[in-house]
Amino acid sequence: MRAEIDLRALEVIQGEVPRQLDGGFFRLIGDRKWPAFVENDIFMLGEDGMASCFYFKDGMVDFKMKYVRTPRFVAEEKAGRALFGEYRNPFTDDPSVEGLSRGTANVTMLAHGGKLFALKEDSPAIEMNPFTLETIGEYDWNEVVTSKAITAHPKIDPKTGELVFFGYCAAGPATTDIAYYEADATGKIIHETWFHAPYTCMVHDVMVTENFVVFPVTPLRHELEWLKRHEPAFKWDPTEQVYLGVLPRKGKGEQIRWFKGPTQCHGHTAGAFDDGRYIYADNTFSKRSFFRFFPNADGSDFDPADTMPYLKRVIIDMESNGDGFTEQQLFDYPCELPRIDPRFETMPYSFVTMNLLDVPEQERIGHGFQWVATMDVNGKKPAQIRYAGHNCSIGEPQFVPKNDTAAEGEGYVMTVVGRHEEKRSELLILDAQNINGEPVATVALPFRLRSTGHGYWYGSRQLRGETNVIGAW
Ligand code: V55
Ligand code: FE
Repeated sequence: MRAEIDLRALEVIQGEVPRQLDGGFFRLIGDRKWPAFVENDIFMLGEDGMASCFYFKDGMVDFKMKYVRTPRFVAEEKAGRALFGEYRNPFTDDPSVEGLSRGTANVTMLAHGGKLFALKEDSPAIEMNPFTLETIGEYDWNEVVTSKAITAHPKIDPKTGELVFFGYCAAGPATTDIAYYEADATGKIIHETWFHAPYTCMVHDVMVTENFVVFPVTPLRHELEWLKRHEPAFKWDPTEQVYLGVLPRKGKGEQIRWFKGPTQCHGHTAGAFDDGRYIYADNTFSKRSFFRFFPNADGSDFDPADTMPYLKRVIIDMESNGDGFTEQQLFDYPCELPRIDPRFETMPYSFVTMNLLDVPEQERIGHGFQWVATMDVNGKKPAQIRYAGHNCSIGEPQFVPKNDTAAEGEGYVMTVVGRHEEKRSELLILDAQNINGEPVATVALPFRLRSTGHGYWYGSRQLRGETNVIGAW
């Protein structure tokens, strides 16, 4: 699309936008600025991050969209062409950019401590102006964070306002180093420790409870040798097992305990909590990587059905002397991008909203999903499923509480629908308790946004640094 946009007062074509919603729905969209010079460029994963936000105030919705000025973007702008090669492979780059951060800032936007960040798991955080989407620059938490990469899925502990985050390949491309950090509610780093993963792989998300952090090491492996040989940066290795690394919150790296289990690929974490003894962590897992463009390490073919993710609960007994874990499937249908009520991060919870899949990745319409669902992980309420519509795609749903005192799951589900035939998109604001009913409001864009992964709501008070707990405002 490559268009930077600034629109006031989007058309509300149905219903009414709740007036108390005061904040922004932030999405990062992969949108390559310069044509790739490599053949196997990967849709979305490698593309330049385009920050977008639906800003809500007094029942009106404004929209802004602006490229993140990463060091990479700035260098390519100056050259007037692409300088970076294949996904996660510095050996395929133009020599002029050697040593420069390769990050595209295209995964998630995070608000914490009054700052907004654009994140990509292979590079430092990029600080953004929360109200204009202008890029401020790379951020290292006042020179404390030296990890070369910061996860795109940090967690905010709603009880303390602390930010829990990590970086994998923390010492450089394809290293086994993982750096773990916690920042207090003001954004000051209060804890740091480093450890090694059993093997190098994509560690895309993390499970965080009140007392523990669980790092999923699953064999979407990443090896320096492959990079040097210009092979795919990531390959699925079914001969490796799964390791879940459990660290006490604010623990030391040497305290990590690795729990082993059968081979499968981690996708995203829904909720996680512990009772002092048992850790319960709900995640999507597929039999092999969700990403079909990452080949099997031994070159073998695979069944596309094995890429379909399912929501499963992992249970780890911290009092056992063993090194295994148990798991149970929570939902019958393949699903991804599970999101919970953010006020229940790290705590026992019930409400999940997510996308469902009916066909494997890359066969989907415009790379989007066709369904959004809500479910109760405790099985107390029936699941609900909403269909995007014929030739439509639907993005990651975000739950927004109705107000500060709303019960868990009482509020709205926001999601962007792409109407591919009409070439336009709509932001749906659904009643989280009745997602299949008439939307609370439908807000129209006069063009179609590209499909993307994640979208996060941050209230204005959160953007101003007055709180870290996501509320309606
Ligand atoms: C993901 C997305 C990425 C990436 C690695 O879901 C993993 C996952 C949009 O970029 O680089
Ligand atoms: Fe993700």
